[in-house]
Amino acid sequence: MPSPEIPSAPGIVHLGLGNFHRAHQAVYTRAALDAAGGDWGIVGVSNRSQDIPAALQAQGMRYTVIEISPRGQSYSVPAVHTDAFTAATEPARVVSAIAAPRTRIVSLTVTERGYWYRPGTGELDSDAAPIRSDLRNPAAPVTAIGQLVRGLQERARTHGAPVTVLSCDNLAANGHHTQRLVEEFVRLLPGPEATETLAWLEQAVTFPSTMVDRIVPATTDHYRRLVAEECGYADAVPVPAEPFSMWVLEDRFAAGRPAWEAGGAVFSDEVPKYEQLKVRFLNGTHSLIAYLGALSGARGIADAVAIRTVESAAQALMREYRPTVALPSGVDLDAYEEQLFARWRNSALGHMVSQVGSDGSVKIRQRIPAAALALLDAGTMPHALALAAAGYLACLAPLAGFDPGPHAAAMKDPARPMLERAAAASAGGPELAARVIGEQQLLGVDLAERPAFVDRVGELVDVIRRSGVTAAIHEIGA
Ligand code: CS2
Repeated sequence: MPSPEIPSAPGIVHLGLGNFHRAHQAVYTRAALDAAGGDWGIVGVSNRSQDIPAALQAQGMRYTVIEISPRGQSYSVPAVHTDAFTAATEPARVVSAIAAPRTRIVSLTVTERGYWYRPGTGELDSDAAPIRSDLRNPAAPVTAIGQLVRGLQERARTHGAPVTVLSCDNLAANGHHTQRLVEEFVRLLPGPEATETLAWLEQAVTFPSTMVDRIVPATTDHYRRLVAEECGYADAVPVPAEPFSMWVLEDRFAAGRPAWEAGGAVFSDEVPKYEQLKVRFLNGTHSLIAYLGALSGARGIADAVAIRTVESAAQALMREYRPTVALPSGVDLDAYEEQLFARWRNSALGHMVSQVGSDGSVKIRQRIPAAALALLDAGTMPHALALAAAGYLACLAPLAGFDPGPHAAAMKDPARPMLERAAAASAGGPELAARVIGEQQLLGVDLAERPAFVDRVGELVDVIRRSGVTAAIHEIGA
């Protein structure tokens, strides 16, 4: 595989060696190394999968990023990883990698699910079995938060050099959120250990927030064949990605950073505004498109937005979001929306509604409640947000006699068992919404106490069930 030189030494440990990291941070890191050098190789840690580390090892730590646009493909090989392994099989190695003196950044793309927060309150789910296990077994942590805390404690014990923890997941205020979860975990440790660790974190670790953006579908054999045919070599783990890529970061690094601006990253003190804009307009609307698309029989995101009614529901949702965001300076919202639709229409990408619709229980928590509450407080019923939640329930918690179709069935979600129980116990939409959004607080504690919203979601579930998704889109006036 043709490629630049692998960096001679690592400076970053990355948790979550999936496609997103390999088409995003890795690409910016290559640009930074080309422009400014530095010991910023990445040790890639996959949480459970052994396939990607094994393939990278077999390929000399190289893989291909395939940039896909309707006009054709282009190929590049970042070659920035110095090592890769699996946390589940080598838990102690994660701890020592985070603690290693040469590690100056620990970054994360572990998905919303990987933070083990309670959807209701956003707090660490200290009842979850993996978190309980990490509190008991310091040597073999299995969650990202456990790995971070144990690695940072080891660091504090052995040399204490400062380090940056960099969340690159789609969570509102992701740096702040990660810091809070780390601190909550530490507070559950025995008294003196907790006090000592918190004091060290305070003076040696920073948690900048970041807004990350690139649509990166799952790898399929189609992409493996494409690399073989067009590049003439075998790659078991290529990553397809759209041409668009954006990264906005707070410049609060405790021990230096690569020159990521060389790859187009923006260092800004407006990250919360960028995150809010992206998590709502892109991710929130993406979820709506995925659920309404699946219910309309669409397999891909591009197929879904090609359905006129789904497109107008997406536009209605964006209209609803508009008054809830503070724009970063220089951002033109009309142009931003237009660009989003163009990105979603990139049919060559093959981005599936089942991928975007998966893990909705932890994703929509980031995408719906804050905006819905702002609108309710202003005296407006957010019908399109209610429809997004109703689409989610119709796909994941289908009531007796309703078949949401194969693309909804393919959506994975850790809350599926709870949702299926709730559906089996409910006679209709309002009862289902009261159980899931009310009692289970799937959209947070605050929205759980807004019966008018919960009822609206329930009514829309019934419209979808009785008259179909198009009728529900018309019902909200989209
Ligand atoms: C998507 C995101 O799967 C999803 O939930 O909304 O992965 C989205 O493609 C990325 O955040 C784009 O930056």
